[in-house]
Amino acid sequence: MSSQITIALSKGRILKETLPLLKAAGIEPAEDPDKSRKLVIGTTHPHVNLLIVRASDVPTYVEYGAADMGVAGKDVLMEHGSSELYEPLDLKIAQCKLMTAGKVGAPPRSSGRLKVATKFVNVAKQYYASQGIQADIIKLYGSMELAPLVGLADVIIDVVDTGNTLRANGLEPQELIAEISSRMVVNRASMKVKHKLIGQLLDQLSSAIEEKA
Ligand code: PRT
Ligand code: MG
Repeated sequence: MSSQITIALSKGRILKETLPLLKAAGIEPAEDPDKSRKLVIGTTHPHVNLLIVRASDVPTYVEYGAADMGVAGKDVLMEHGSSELYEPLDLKIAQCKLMTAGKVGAPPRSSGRLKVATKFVNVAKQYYASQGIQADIIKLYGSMELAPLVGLADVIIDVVDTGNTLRANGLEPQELIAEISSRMVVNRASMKVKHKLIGQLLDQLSSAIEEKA
């Protein structure tokens, strides 16, 4: 079915900010993805369907070709770490920073291994290795801000937008690891086989992004 393409999206902030861009490319969901229980949603575009998946699962769907394209945060892509994905377009949405954070006023660590709590385990390993810092990485699935408060970790690695969540928990941002925005990723085989439709879509999306800027 080289005439059909599927785009994997996640609910929440990425969906909210991606829909206006898709609309500019002539793609509107047949029903509201935030309200619908359906995970496959048709669109006003005769050749495009949407898949609604977990944010962290988007790269997996696209890598295996279960979706031709997908929208994922750079943080998620860094953690997934696949070179199998094309990343042709920065959508410049859902912008934030991937940072380390620790207790306000906590002294810099002078000895021993640094304890780091995060859901970005691979990113954390690479980051501290590149800094030559010995770190024990502790995997958490959420509420990372709690870890330094209860002594589970010295620092956390998480995405920060306003910093309000950190502040509300007595934490402060420390080191910037990466500037984050959402990217359109494309399956390699799809890019070849469906390059006309996908190329057209990428062109329309990049015009919509430029108009917004
Ligand atoms: O569903 P699942 O848990 O797998 O995924 P998810 O929770 O990562 O999804 P979602 O929808 O929360 O985030 C999707 C993407 O949005 C992320 O991968 C980032 O690329 C991007 N993004 C942008 C953010 C934020 N801004 C953000 N602020 N993702 C998360 N947050 C969190 C932040 O960690 C903090 O806990 O929102 C909280 C509030 O942030 P402050 O700094 O404004 O207080
Ligand atoms: Mg979430």
